[in-house]
Amino acid sequence: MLDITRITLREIRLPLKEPFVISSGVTTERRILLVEAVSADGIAAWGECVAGERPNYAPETIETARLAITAWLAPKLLRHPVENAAGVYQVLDEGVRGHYMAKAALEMTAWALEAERAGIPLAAILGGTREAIPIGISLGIAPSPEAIATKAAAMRAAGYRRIKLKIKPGADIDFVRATREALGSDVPLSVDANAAYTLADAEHLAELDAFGLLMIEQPLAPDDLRRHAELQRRLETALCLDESIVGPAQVEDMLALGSGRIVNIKPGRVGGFARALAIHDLCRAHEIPVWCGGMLESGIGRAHNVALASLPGFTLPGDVSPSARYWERDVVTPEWTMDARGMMRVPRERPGLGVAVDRDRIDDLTVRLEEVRA
Ligand code: OSB
Ligand code: MG
Repeated sequence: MLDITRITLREIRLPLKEPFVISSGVTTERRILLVEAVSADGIAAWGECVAGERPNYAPETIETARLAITAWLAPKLLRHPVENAAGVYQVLDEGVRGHYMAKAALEMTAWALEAERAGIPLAAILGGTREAIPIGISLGIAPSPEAIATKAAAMRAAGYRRIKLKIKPGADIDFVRATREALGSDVPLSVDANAAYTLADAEHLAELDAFGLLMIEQPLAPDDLRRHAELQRRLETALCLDESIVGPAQVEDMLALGSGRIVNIKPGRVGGFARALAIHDLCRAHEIPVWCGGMLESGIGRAHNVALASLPGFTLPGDVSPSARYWERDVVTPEWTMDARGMMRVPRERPGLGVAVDRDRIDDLTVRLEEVRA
């Protein structure tokens, strides 16, 4: 029985080492909502909400998530003891539409709590099998093709197994060409448009077919599954869906329509681990490769992503870069690191997240704290 008696929300502010630019906006500092849940037997576990400060990636923001959690979701979870973490999503979903990121924050914390209480690593409880996971990097839009090509080459030299460029109209073909020339033809390279194009850009996007990309991620709007299918028919390069996928149902639609050939799973976007696992299993059954995306998480959300990415269907490198790519100092110890071959070890020597949460550092960074009790 998973009997949660207290849920604490903390907002921390973590300045990024360098601004992160995507087609719909710039992030210089992450406002991160952390969740701490305590069970009746006094065990604590941590989770993180991936919602951003503005609704430029998804409709949710840190403020809508805080409202959803404090007003509806946390009280509901505290009222309904569940058998195990696998049952949490169903409780949260009853009577609350959407708010997947808010639901995921609680649901993933519940899995961490279950792992802590069982004394086993989060990766193990999720069914993870890998000892180490391959790491990619997502590079924000740079001022020029030369600038991004130089950066990409440096990141490849640092060991990253896959380079992803953010693109938008006006910063696409030339940026990809320069990067491909700098990297050579063998390096796995992909692009992510964060929904910046429309079907009217199909011919333009087809120019990307010349660069041997691993995938084009989310070129069109999140709800445009039919249009993604139309675009996929006009491209050689595989489309990958990110924003479009908020649960297993959209993967079924993608398969039925032919909207893409690869899926980016962010557990924090799809309502948590239970749905992430369902998506993983569905994709595996249909031989659709999946990889774990990122949302510029702190070391806590990163721990959750690392655990998920250790599952067997995660065959492509994830956007699960080491702590030092984002922060001067992370909120966990040890920090997340990558070796020279672009691999990150999945920690198994301690239960739960596999890293220690630095409470003192979190206290220092906290700008807002709220508690919901049974
Ligand atoms: O689309 O994958 C995305 C960051 C914020 C919002 C959306 C996305 C991203 C990234 C960053 O690509 C990946 C990372 O966490 O390193
Ligand atoms: Mg993306």
